[in-house]
Amino acid sequence: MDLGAITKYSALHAKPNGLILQYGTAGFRTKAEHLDHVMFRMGLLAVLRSKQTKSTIGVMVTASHNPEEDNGVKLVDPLGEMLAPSWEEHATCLANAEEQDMQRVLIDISEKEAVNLQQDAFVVIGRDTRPSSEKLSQSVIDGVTVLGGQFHDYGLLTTPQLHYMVYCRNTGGRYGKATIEGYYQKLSKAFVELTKQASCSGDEYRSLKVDCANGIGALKLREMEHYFSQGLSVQLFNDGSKGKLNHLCGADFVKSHQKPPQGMEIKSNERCCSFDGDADRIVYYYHDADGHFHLIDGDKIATLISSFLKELLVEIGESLNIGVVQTAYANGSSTRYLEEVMKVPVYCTKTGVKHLHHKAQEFDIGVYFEANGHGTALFSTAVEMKIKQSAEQLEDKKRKAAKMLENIIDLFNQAAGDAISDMLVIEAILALKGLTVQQWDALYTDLPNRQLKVQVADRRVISTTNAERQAVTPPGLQEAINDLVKKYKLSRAFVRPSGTEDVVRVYAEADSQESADHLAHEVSLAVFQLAGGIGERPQPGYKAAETTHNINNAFGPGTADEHTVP
Ligand code: 16G
Ligand code: MG
Repeated sequence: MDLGAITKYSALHAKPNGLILQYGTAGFRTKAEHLDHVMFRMGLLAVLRSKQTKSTIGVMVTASHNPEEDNGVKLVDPLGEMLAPSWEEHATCLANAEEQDMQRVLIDISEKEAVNLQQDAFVVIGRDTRPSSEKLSQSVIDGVTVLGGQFHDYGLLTTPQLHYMVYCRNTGGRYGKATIEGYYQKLSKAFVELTKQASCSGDEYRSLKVDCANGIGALKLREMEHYFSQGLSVQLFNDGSKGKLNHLCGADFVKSHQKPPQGMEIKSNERCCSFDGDADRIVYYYHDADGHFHLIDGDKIATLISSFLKELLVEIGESLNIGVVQTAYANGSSTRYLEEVMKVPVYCTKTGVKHLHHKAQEFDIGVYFEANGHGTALFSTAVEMKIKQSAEQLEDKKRKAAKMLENIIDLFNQAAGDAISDMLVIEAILALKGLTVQQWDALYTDLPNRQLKVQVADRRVISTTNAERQAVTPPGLQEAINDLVKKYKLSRAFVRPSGTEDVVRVYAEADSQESADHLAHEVSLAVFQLAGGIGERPQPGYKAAETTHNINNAFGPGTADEHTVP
């Protein structure tokens, strides 16, 4: 390690005095102007991680669905997964080290993790379309270079495309070619093969309106559309040509406001979907004949996918172990439908993709989705081999089903939830099953629910257990929630400190919207009283409704700015 050079270059990416940030659920995120030093240092850290794992590591510059002025960064581990938790801690330490402590922190990490500094390092970098992203990704490259790492800058990519590249590079090309062309070809080939099998390929199944959140998804979908156009025609909205990134559009907006994005004309019963700003989330929706808006969220996507996979397995005659992974936010109706009607086992984990992904790896086939639209399906290596064999050896209908499954496996991005890949999976399934968007929606009826947020002095006073479904502290809070829940039918409620914003989140569902609203409000009051609420007491009514704008990852109360110590 050339400590002299590191110190010299680090001074060019100086850390604002006293700024404290945390590597949160999805990396660092805050105002772009505060991130230059973090980018440089994540370049350094990626080199150490690459040396330690003897693998290619990814660095993605994006702040997903946050406002355009924000930015962020996350590291991608060798098999395309999120960074290991112990390294998240190193990331936080390194990002927060004062200039004079940088060398010591780097040496500490290397020693603790037994990094062989002589080992070669390779880092791949991707970025979204934010105005700040290009310069920030250059700072990542500076960090990589100063530690002697090699790199490949992919430039503009969706987050899941970068995960895909990392996965391909570390599996000797078995998963696919680590180029954008390789990604387009792999997915499109699988999609076209699948849709060829669809008997009903009327117009209804051929066209889809896509809201791209004015983000990177628009660029990449436009590049890709001609590869799959024989199976599907997409009409792009909010493609970044005029609107602002994530502003009044995108998956987060549509999900949290329960209304269509701006800039999209919807005729009744047209199938529409929204990506988020870095295209790793997707939700579907439509207007019915009466003009009512219907959201089809991650829970219903998981249901469609797992039912289809189960049907194929039955057809082939394979009894593989399939599981669906959700979080506490999954609508109770979806869990009931999966368990009672589909007879698929359902598991619940903490919020955040890494927790779901990890759990899904335990099954032959693990389907995971958060209600907000993050998700994918994972297939064990043994299953992939078995299905390939079946596709060659079986006869007639069984062979056809095995072929379909083989293509579906190729169509999923198994490195990360991917709006483009999920969209193609959903479109293929709808076409193959001849399902309209309304029929899909009618699989079950969501229980009315409400999400609220409460400001408290320090959200760390709330700790949870049982996959965030129960509060352990502060004392008395869970008992209060239990008593409130008992007052309503089909009801459920939980609270958790947000991992991305300085608030406590409240979720409630019940048999009617009115009951869900009341319950959510009463639980908010309990949080306010028992967990040190600040500011105005939660008011009843819809106004307090949650808008999930993730502001930053500053730890504890306040924003990143308020954390600045003189
Ligand atoms: C991040 C997570 C997302 C989670 C959300 C929860 C990733 C890639 N993203 O956006 O999965 O649903 O945080 O936010 O893991 P919250 O803790 O503020 O509710
Ligand atoms: Mg995202």
